[in-house]
Amino acid sequence: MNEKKFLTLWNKYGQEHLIAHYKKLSKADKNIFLGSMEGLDFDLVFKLYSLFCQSESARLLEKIEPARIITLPSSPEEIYLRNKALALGKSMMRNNKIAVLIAAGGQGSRLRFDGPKGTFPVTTVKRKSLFQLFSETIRALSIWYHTTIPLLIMTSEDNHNDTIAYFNINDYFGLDRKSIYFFKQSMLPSITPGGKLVLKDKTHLFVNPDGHGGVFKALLHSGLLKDLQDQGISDIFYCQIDNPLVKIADPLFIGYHKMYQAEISTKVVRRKNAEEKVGIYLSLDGKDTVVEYSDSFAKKIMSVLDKDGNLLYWAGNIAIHMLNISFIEWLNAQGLNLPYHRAIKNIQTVDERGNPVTTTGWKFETFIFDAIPLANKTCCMEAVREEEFSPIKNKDGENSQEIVRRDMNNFYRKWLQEAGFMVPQDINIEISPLFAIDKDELKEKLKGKSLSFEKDIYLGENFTV
Ligand code: UD2
Repeated sequence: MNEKKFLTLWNKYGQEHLIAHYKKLSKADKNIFLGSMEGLDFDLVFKLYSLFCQSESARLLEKIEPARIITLPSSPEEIYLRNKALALGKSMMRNNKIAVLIAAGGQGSRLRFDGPKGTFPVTTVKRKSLFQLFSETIRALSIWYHTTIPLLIMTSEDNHNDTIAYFNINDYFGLDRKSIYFFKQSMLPSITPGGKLVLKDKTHLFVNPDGHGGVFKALLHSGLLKDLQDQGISDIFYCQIDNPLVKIADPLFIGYHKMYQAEISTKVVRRKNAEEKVGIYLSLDGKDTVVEYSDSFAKKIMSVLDKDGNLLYWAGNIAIHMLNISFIEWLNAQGLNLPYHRAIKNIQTVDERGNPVTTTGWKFETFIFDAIPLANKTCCMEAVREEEFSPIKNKDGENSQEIVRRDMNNFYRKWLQEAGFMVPQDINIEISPLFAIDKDELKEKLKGKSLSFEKDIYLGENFTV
């Protein structure tokens, strides 16, 4: 722990308040404080700070157009291609070429839930957590494909230990401990609009995870990238912890990604309306790109209509990607040229006397989808919103638990309906992935059976009719 190094650094960047605070600490607290700062990239934060203090430079663009997207198939050729992709994806799964990665390093502050977001009790009947739901899906898929699918969980300093402890007490939800990998993304200090670092408590600075774009660096530095290569894995199915409807390791998506030899692929849905808070997938100067909804540039394009009065840039990013391992290696070798974004947030900090105060802070992050325009080959496919996307983000209102459970109920209701069962609207339905991995398996299992619908329905691993 190098006291001189930090004092010089703080002096250089005008952080006298930290020097004064530090000098008042006991020897033991000084050590904790210094230790907590090892590995934080202060030079980067102050470089970004001065960059964001300058006025935002306008994008100089030549051409903005809708991207080429594989839409839901209708013609015989499209259906043929779809079936080919599906078969290819399934063979990739069977041959152990795919790992699943869940980004779960975020702070989930909008949900106001105490604990890692993955531990949130999400399901409609059994209130299984997101982690349990995803783990059971991986277990079911591993059984289905007669393989062991590696599960990678990206955490951050904020929730790493709690996440591992949660899996531990739940016996890894029946997964083989050796096939789950927890790895941490980096943290970056947050800063006030006046350029001051802030204290989280007496001995720690306020830091934030460096955005889901941090996944590329974290995969390399954790040694996981090499590990996966050694296991013969060629691509990673990436999703975020907040979407319980995600079709994990969707063979169709995997198949299209492979068929187009894409380095990075993306799933999109039709945007609900011009204001929906999803990134917009389009083509900028001939390169596929996601424009984040909070980006000032998004305002110029989010409401543009086509000649029929529909959104011209209809494709909303649902944060589901396929990532080619060699591409991740290449990105790292290139020095990870992902741009940083700034989010302005309320942060909980303490004043000089240790009293809690709320202040405005800037946090800097990179985004995974900013790797898309860096790739030579990309692929984007349309998904059906009701079947694949209902993220839990807020405590109330849009994207809240209430809406997500409604969507999950509707999702399973449709499965049962297609299997020949009409379930009344007021009944909660939950189907464990260990009972049926998809609607076809459900149909098969329930063929010739009868079900009663007086109370909530849970079809679990051991359910018999
Ligand atoms: C994100 C996308 C948006 C759209 C939408 C779909 C960004 C910046 N925007 O909006 O384009 O696709 O989601 O749901 O992503 N996470 C980490 N580490 C981090 C930050 C986030 O693991 O450092 C994970 C986190 O667990 C969270 C997810 O990524 O569940 C989404 O992050 P967010 O809530 O900040 O993104 P949001 O909802 O603004």
